[in-house]
Amino acid sequence: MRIDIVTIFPEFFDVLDLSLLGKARQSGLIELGVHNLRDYTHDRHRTVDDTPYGGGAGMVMKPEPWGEALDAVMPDLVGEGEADARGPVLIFPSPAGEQFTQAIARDLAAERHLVFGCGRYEGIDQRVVDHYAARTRVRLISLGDYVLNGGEVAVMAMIEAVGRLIPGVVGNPESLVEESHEDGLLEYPSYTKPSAWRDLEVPPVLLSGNHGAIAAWRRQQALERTARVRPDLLPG
Ligand code: JDQ
Repeated sequence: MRIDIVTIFPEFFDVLDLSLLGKARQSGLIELGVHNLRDYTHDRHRTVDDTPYGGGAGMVMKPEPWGEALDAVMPDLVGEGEADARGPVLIFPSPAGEQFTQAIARDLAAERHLVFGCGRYEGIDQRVVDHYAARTRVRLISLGDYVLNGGEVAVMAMIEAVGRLIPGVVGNPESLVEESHEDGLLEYPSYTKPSAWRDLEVPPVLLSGNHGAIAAWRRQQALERTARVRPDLLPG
């Protein structure tokens, strides 16, 4: 998979070299390009923002640098009205987007090319979204109902969630199916050695060697935890 990120804070993504994805990049499973939006300006101050039409607080990101940057990272764009399932997926993190889920992460992990546009200030001129939506698949995605200062943190979270679903990026594929959200329930609690720590014992069933009883206990724990913390995840 190829991933491109356009941002005014390219250094923000330096940590991707360290994480899980660092290895995936070295092995060629993920190709990552981080691009400075200001490199696509032409004035001496490398201006990326301007005041909003119609008035109001804050600044809006100008469309021209975005157009030059996105054209450069998506040379494979099709003509107007021809967006199909082969070209890049252009993702703008936005508090006004659809909420990011494990299902969206799974969809994105099957793509060949993801492009992330990180807005700042009050966001990006809407015509950028409209222009590219006529030429490729564009998604506005929210991490959740809280307000960040820009798209960078949201992109970092999405790349981590997507990257670990790419075959070969996570060591043990079983750990992917067992986890939270793949079966629609929260994770059961986990324990390791020592079997007694401070005044707390590991639940005896986990030391019993009875794999049926262990599976049943874990399922029960997952159901109880989900009912308590996230009843919205349970059917009816
Ligand atoms: C941008 C902003 C609009 C504050 C600018 C670009 N889940 C989620 N929360 N916040 C974002 C995503 C997000 C994403 C991109 C962003 C916030 N801002 C700041 C924009 C209203 C208020």
